[in-house]
Order: sequence, then structure tokens, then C-alpha cells
Amino acid sequence: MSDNGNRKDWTQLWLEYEGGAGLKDEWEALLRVDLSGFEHDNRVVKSALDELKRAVLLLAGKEQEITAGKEGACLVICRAEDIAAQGFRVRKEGEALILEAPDENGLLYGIFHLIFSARLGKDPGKACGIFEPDAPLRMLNHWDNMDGGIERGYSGRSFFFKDDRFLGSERIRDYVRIVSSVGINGVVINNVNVKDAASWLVTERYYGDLARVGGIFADYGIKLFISINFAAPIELGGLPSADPMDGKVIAWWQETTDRLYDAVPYLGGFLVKADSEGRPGPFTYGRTQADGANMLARCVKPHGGCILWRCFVYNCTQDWRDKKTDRARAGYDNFIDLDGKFDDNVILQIKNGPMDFQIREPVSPLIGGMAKTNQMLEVQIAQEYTGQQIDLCYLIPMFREVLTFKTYCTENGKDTVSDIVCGRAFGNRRSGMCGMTAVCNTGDDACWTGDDLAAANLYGFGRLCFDNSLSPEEIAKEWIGLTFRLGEKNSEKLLEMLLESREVYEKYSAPLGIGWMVNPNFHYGPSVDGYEYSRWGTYHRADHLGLGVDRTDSGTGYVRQYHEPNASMYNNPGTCPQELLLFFHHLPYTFLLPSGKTLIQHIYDTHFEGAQRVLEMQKAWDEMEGEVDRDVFLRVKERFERQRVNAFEWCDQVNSYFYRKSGIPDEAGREIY
Ligand code: GCV
Repeated sequence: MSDNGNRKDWTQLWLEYEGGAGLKDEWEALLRVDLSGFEHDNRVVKSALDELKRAVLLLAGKEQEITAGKEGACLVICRAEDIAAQGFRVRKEGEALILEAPDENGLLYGIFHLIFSARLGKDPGKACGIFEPDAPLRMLNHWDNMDGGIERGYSGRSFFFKDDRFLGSERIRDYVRIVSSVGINGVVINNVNVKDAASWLVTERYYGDLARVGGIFADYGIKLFISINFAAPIELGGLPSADPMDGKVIAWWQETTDRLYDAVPYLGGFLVKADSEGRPGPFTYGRTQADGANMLARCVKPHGGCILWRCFVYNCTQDWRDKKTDRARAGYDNFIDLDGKFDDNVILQIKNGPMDFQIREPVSPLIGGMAKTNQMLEVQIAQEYTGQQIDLCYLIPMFREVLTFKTYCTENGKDTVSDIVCGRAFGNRRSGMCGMTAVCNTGDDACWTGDDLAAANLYGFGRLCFDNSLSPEEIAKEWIGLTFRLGEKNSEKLLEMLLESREVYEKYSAPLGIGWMVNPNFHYGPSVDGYEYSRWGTYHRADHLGLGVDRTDSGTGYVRQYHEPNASMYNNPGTCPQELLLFFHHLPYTFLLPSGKTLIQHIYDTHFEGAQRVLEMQKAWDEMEGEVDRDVFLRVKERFERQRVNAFEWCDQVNSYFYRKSGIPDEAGREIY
């Protein structure tokens, strides 16, 4: 927790350089830098060189020179235009290492790449190559409230806000260094549920703070975004309406936006949650989502800004008796007819699944549903439904699965989610109006992410955005190597734990894609019927014969929102992937799964297995004592103990519930209550 001698109350995550193996001789080139083609006093260039100096000082104990000559072992940094925006190339020329980039962000990422390569013990030859970002926008969304609380935050309080004020710069600067090191280039600092003081972020009350924070972000090539309140013209402007077609409303937003941009030049734009879970929006005035988004887009357009418009629009006052209304359909039904009607600086931000960040969901059919609309994938690394940073759940395998999902939205073969959100499917790559965003898992805890091991999701999300082809295993290996000083055996063990953790969580929680079954409101721990008779549209429909939601042609018809052949594949329980069976089908407990087991036996077996596996992970962690920093060891140990209790609670409640409903005993005769 030290930074060049100064004690801080927080770690530096994977940027902690002290106590490592130092800098190997092969990396001598990093000790002398020759810079050409870039301005020395550009803010991002300065940050990049500072990062290099800091790393060299801490790793090698040496001050580094910036020289003009290019002789001998040195790092030559220069500009090259034949590389995609924000990318970089590394090559060797004799003893020199050459780092080329088309812009300052590329240079910054190239420097971090070299530092990481050196720290991972690679030789410089292995660090060579061309590295171009896949997702043009690589963003984090904070759900931080201005009172200091964080909606769905499991890592302490906000480090941006407290008591309706902004906090100091030191921790924000470290955060920015950390996330830019994995390529993040946009951050929304406040909760999408904009209320109270946060509504005033667009006003002069916060100009100075936003300019300061925007400047810290800009130093590391990150654009600052804020979430806004669609009803601000009423709440702040005293107007009778927030109708996006009303001239007075439009004028209010235009003036507010112009003044804001004058004061906060590094603003990327606004994120909007409208007509969702009680938040105001254009529906109140009989307007469409496009009417609302375009009105705001026109206000930020002259300033080069964009509008991130969320598609999480659904009826949250549903009647559980009504089997026709299907929340999974809502995103698509609300947006599909608007394809082509959004301005070119609007990006629709779409959650990865049609429901809400469950441990297993199909990919949202809205992604790929609209060929003429900018789209951005939204995932959640805050583990709201996946263990709340108590239970280990490395989410990168899930995100990779989503990215590689083939939507069949084009005939040119470029039709995966990755193709769509990286701009390859529909030709919006050049405009940069697409990408990936994650609801962030950080807070002011010493280790940033509640569970030290949850930082793998923060690291991994950034790396995956930059390079969609990286495997979860490669990413986890890098993170382990940069974060810990484990021997080979324990590194392997930790890797194995991370890689299977999502499936372990899935095994002991809600089965086969049905989701939910959590304690209402706070969403941790089991409550099988917690949401069954509620208004939220999240049902499992279990009775004494079977369970699951019929979303086929004979049910809610949701399957038809997919392109063929996906629609038919999901429609038939014989071809539907096993892990999603209950998302799409209502099936009897005696249904025979592809694995050869009955549905009920699968539920029993996976729950016992999942809980048992947590015991093994807990033991594996205990065996790392001595090889892991003491504070980290104890913090994680405490998390595993809580996970053990949670996993057994899930196992016992789910198994007992379905045994009592079905009356079918476990073939293995294990204890069910
Ligand atoms: C920020 C879920 C969460 C809410 C969250 C919402 C959203 O419903 O439980 O806390 O609100 O998603 O994504 O807007």
C-alpha cells in the first residue's frame, strides 16, 4: 500500500511495483527514452512518461533519462499513422525497442504494455507486435450517488462523492492510472438513477469539480461522462414539462449543455436511463425513446459529445398472474421499430442479457436486431446477482461467451456480438460510436473491490474490451502475475479457481438459466420464491410437475426476437443449449437432459457439487498462506468463509424447495431437508 514511499490507505492493485523481481537486463532499453513526433508537454504524453519513470524507478531503482539520440539500448517512441486509433506497435531494432502509436492514448497503452511485459518476465521479443483496440469506447459506469453511497456497491463508499460534494483528487488519480493501464477511455461517474444533488451536476454548482475531475481523466486519455435526469427542465428549470418536442425544453437543455461544455471542456457526453424503474422519460409525453435521445444528442453535438441511451426499459409493475407479458421481450419490443431513427451521436447501451445481469442468460436479441443504430454492450462487474464480491465469480468467461455469440444479423459473416459492438458488422467503426461498458465494482475499500480477487474482473474487463480475442485464461494469468508473487503451484491453483468460479456459483444458485431466486431488494443469498409473486416480471413458474418459463412459440413468443437459426434452436428443447433450458422452456422434473439425467436429479447434483467445490476452493486458498501478503490473505479468507455459508444455504434451500414441490427423492439419497 505504498506509493514511492508515501503510505496510502489503498493498494495500487496491479500497479504495485515494489517487492517484485525488479527489471531484467533484457529490458535495459526502458532506461533511456527517445521521444519524437509527440509533444513533450502534452498531458497524456507526460502521464505516459511519468508512468514509465515511476516503474523504472521502483523496479530497477534507477532514474531514467529522456535523450535525443537513438543509440544503443533505448526506447524510441514515435508516431505512426498506419495503426488504428489508440493502438500501438512494438518492434526491436538492434538493441533499441521501438514503440509507435498514432496518438497519445496509443502511446500511453504502449508504455503500460511494456511495463507489464517486463513485469511478467517476458523478454522484449515477446512484447513485439501490433495492438489495436477492438472496442472503440471502453467504458466504466459508476453507480455512485452524491451522498457517498453506491447503488449495488460492495466495496465501501464512493471515492468520487461524499455528502453531495466531490472528494479530493489523490484517490481519483490512482483510480484513473489503474483503469487507463488496461485501456479504459471513458468513465461515467454517477449513478444512472439520477436524483437529488446529482440532478444538479449539469449546473454551475459543480462546474469547478467536474472540470477538475475531467482534467485528471484527460491526463490519462479518459473522457468524463455524467448521468443526467431527464426531468431536469422541470426539477431544476422550473418548466412545467420535460417533453423533448417542447421548444422551451429544448432551449433549456441547449443552454444548459452549452454552459456546461464551456466550463468542462473534457466532457464526453451524457448517459441516460429513461422510462425505466421509475425514472422519467419521453413516454410520459407520448414521445419515443428516439425523440428523447435525439433532442439531447443535438445539444451535445456542437461540442463533439454523444448520448449513451440505455435500453433497460420494461414494465416493473407487472402482475405475476399474467403469463403473457414477458419482461425478457421488453427491450426489443420498445426499441426495434426505432432502428435508423437515432442520430449518429446516439449510442444505445444494451445489457448483455434480456433480463438483468443474471449468472446465465441468453444474449439480448436487441444486440444485432438493429442494423442502422449504434450499439454498445453493457455488462456488470459489480457482482449484484453473482455473489456481491463475497463469492468468487470471475466473469470474463461469461463476457467472452457473449462477445463470441453469433447473432446471424448480417450475411457477410461479421455477425458476432463482438463484430456489432466493435463496429465491424454495421460499418460504424470509424465514427467510434460503439463499444463496451461495465457497471463498475470499485469503492473506497483498501483493496478497491471488496474482495481482492474481484479485481480480476476490473482488470479483465479492460483487457477484453481492448482485445476481444483474449481468452479468460490468458487474462487471468496476466492478472495473477501482475498482482501476486505466487509460486508456480499456487498460481496454477488460483488460475483454476478463477476459471471455474462462474460455473461453481451457477451450480449452487439458480439452475439452467432460470435466474433470480434471490433475496428481494438486496439480491444476495437464496429465496426461491423471493420474486415469484412480485411485480418485477422475474418468475420461475415452478409447480409440482415442473418449472421454467415458456418463451417458445406456444408461450410468450420471445424466441422469435432472434434471427434464424437461433430462434428455432432456442424454440426446441431438444436443441436449446442445456444451460439455458429453463430460460426458454417450462419442463417437467422428469425431463431427460442431454447429460442423461432428469431435470430434478440435475438440480440436486449440481447444487451438492457446487457447494462441495466451494469447500475445496476455501482449502486451496488456506494453503496459500505465507505466499500471499498477510492482509490480502486474511481478507480473502474471510470472503471464502462467507461464500461457504452462502453456498450451503443455496444448496439446501434450492434442493429442499424442489424436493418438496416434486416429491421426487435424490437418487443418491443425500440429505435434503
Ligand atoms: C441502477 C437493476 C438494479 C438497479 C439498477 C438497475 C439498472 O434493476 O437492481 O439497482 O439501477 O438494474 O440497471 O438501471
